[in-house]
Amino acid sequence: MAQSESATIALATQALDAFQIEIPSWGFANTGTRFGKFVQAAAASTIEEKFADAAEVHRLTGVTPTVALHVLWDLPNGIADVPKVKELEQQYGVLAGAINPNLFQDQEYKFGSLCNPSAAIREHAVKHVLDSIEIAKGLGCRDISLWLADGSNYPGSQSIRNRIGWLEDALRTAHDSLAHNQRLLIEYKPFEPAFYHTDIADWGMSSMLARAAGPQAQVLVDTGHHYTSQNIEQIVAWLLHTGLLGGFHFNDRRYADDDLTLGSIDPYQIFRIFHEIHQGLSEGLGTGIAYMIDQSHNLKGKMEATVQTVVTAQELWLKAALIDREQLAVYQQSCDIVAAEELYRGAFWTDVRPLAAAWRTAHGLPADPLAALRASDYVERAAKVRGSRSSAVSSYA
Ligand code: PSV
Ligand code: MN
Repeated sequence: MAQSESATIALATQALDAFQIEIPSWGFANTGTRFGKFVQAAAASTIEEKFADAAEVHRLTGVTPTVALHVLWDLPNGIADVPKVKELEQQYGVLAGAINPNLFQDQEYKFGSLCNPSAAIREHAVKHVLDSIEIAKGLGCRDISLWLADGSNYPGSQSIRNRIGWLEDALRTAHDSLAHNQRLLIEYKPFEPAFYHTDIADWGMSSMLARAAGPQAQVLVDTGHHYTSQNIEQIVAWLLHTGLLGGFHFNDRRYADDDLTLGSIDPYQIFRIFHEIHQGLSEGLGTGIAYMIDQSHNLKGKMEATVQTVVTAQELWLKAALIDREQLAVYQQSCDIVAAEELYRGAFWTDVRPLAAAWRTAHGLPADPLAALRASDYVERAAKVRGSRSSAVSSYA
């Protein structure tokens, strides 16, 4: 970081002003693993409680104006629930964000949804996607983010190529019903729940499907959906290069899709991803990227974990913004490996917390949102009101 102090402050202000991140409604609900669920008294079990929590996170951080919704969990009556969500938006001052169709919980999806060998089941799944697009239109939401659990567990038990064709047809149909300002984000995941083949297993498959669906379809990168040691920033660079980077689901992982807090295991990886994005943005690429969190806070308090995640995302975004990219380009061109690496990781090791705190203070926000949450009685009050209900209800599989 060779810039003068005032240049650094200006850069930090610009970087933080430009960064907002979406929180998932399901991050406030009781969740667990397939071995069990540990219930938290303050967890949200209704959409109203999720909006209340999201609004509190936005009040503390100032950078989470939208909340991603999962159709089956948050709008169980489909389009009929849109007016209620609009009221909640008014009441709490946060807006609905990406709309997530749910194509993995119905019993009929045992052998797949959009890739099911049964034409009737595929049709039903397509209808749910179309309904979700209508919900998004009703709420003025730009993005429909699609994740399928489709796949198979045993070699030879399904025709992989038939399923590709069915998927292309379904995605084209969905794309055709988008409004001109909407996007279909296609998420990939290598395995789980399918353990032999997954119909959309990686970014290449998502890219090809997006291309086949139409120009408003793009790829959604969930950082937890990669094999260990995969170079995610290279994937991000490719998606920026091809104009296919639609958005992110951020979380961290150690083994599989662990849904751990962003940056808790490998903060350098998120920094490296953010560097590719800053570089892309400086060249006019990636301007519409949706930054979203997709985490499951099984042991941490939901509110604390969400605020901690948002603050960490801001810090890593800021660190990557501080890389002197002009100087880096010089070192890259002359193949001065050590100088390039030192410049790059020097930004990573910069303590940006004072810069982030100053930015918050300048925006009338608490300098330390996590400390402010802890100093408030928000979680205790929620636990008192919700305690008896939250143990009984869950909105997460
Ligand atoms: C699947 O693992 C996933 O990442 C998808 O985005 C789902 O919508 C989300 O998690 C919640 O289960
Ligand atoms: Mn995800």
